[in-house]
Amino acid sequence: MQKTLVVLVSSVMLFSCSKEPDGTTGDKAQEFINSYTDKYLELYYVSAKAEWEANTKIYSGDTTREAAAKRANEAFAEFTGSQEVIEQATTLLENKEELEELQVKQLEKILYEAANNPESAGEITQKRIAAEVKQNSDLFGYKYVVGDDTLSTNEIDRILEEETDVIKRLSTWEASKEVGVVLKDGLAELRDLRNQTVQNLGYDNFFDYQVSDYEMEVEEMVKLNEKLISDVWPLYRELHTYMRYELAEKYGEEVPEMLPAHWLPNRWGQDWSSEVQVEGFDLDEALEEKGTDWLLKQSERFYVSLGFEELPPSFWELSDLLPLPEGADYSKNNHASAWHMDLKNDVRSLMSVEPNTRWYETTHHEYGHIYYYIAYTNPNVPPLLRGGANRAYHEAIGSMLGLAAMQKPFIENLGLIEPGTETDEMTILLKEALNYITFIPFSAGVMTHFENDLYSSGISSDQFNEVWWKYKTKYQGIVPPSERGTEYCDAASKTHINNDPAQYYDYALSYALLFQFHNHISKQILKQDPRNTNYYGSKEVGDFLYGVLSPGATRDWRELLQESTGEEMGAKAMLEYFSPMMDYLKELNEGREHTLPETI
Ligand code: X8Z
Ligand code: ZN
Repeated sequence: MQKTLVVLVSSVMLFSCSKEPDGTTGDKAQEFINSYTDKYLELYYVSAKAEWEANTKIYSGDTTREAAAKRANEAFAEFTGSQEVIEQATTLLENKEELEELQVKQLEKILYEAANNPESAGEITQKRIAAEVKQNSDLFGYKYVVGDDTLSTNEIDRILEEETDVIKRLSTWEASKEVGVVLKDGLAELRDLRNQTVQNLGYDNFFDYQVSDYEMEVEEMVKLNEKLISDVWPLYRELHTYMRYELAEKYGEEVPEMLPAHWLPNRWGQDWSSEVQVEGFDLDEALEEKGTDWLLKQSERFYVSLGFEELPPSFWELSDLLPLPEGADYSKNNHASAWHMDLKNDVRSLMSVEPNTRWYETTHHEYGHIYYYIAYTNPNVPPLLRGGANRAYHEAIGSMLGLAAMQKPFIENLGLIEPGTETDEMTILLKEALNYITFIPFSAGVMTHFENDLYSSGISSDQFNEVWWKYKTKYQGIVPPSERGTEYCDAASKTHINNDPAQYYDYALSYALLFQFHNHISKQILKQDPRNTNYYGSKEVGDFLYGVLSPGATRDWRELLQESTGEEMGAKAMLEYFSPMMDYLKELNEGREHTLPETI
């Protein structure tokens, strides 16, 4: 009896509610989401186009493009952070149980966006936008001078990879850090403004805000990163010893306790792989012969071979893929990126591609972002959820294809090395370890701790360099060539510190993830040895990837990982991949003294 009554009452309520002009909570929510989305897409595109201009053409002394980017970002911020938007989304979320899961996710996304620009912090947001735009053009408009020469970052990177004269290396490395002096005060200001904006909606600080995108607490994220470091540490320690001795011999110097930063083939010591050459497997030489156009098209061919569409003609028309032309009177953002301009079909990449291994890997990485954009631009994914399952997934896909595109069977199949060429498997694996293992202490250790300290502990700008080198020494065993004074801000020479703030752990996690996906693909789909695969032409691999990419952010990232690989996120697959390395390195390092502690 009672039961019937309850049903009756609720059906009456349902009926009477549905007669109201505004509809049910679900309908109201949908109406709000739809109108928000329309405006969001419009402003997003305007802002992306203005940012594109401000990043592809930086004229010194002409701030027109900066001003336009600032205006567009302000309009976007004003809308996404408006009090009305915040109130409506908050009210609708109070009745979560009456909403569909995707509606909840979209409303949460709306609030997440708002927290970065709340109306209540209007003036601060405006200042932050202005400071961000300025920092970006100061960084990418910067002229790197060594002696009488102005060098591009491509040229600096080449010198650090190839030069054996330590004096020249030193002047080049030092020149690459001068930009930090220019950016130091701007970084301190940005840190404060970024913190103040998100604190208005209840986040502890900007680092906390960025981490919350994973639905994690800062402590949990730091722990996860620490675990990655401790998992790879025994291998890293061997690689560190190996490099100290090998580089000392190469430069004719004494073996140092810690690695001097200017000895390493990368501005931040994050990738040491170019230090090892594999006989019979010279990718740089083969790529130079093929040229840039081939490289750009070949990376696309790989994705197409898996069943993905060709990149749209607009990609080729509107992207900016090549280094600045000789004598250009402007500069451009020299760090590779991929852009989903309108959250629909306008996808572009900004690169400065040269025909070498570094850019070959990077091109695969950027196309991974582009194919992710294309895959989740489908009717099942509302525009507001067109993002990665989490940010690390976004970084993992293209890096995984970069790894696959450098394995011997793949390269042989492409004709980049003579079929049947004998190569030493251990040397190949060592070269890969100097890339992937070496990266973890930098990304999960130095970058993550520095940025956490930057945003959460209020270090002063005069402490930036001290803190940076404290972590460089602790996690990477890398020291500056000489004492660096408080005027420097070497951290700010890293793009991400300025304009992808508080999210570098994305890359650390992405390396763990990419080996998990790669392990699954190799063993379960291709039935090939993970260290010797050839994905080329496998539609099954393409279908698997499409299954991971196409839901975008509509799925919980942990569930998606469980479903696709049967695992939780972690370094197990990466460690398995490099497992033969430990004995090999121990042999190479016999009689050599370690200087890093056994555990971290
Ligand atoms: O920044 C990138 C990409 C663009 S999302 C080129 N990467 C990190 C870096 O260069 O520091 C890729 C791996 C690490
Ligand atoms: Zn990326």
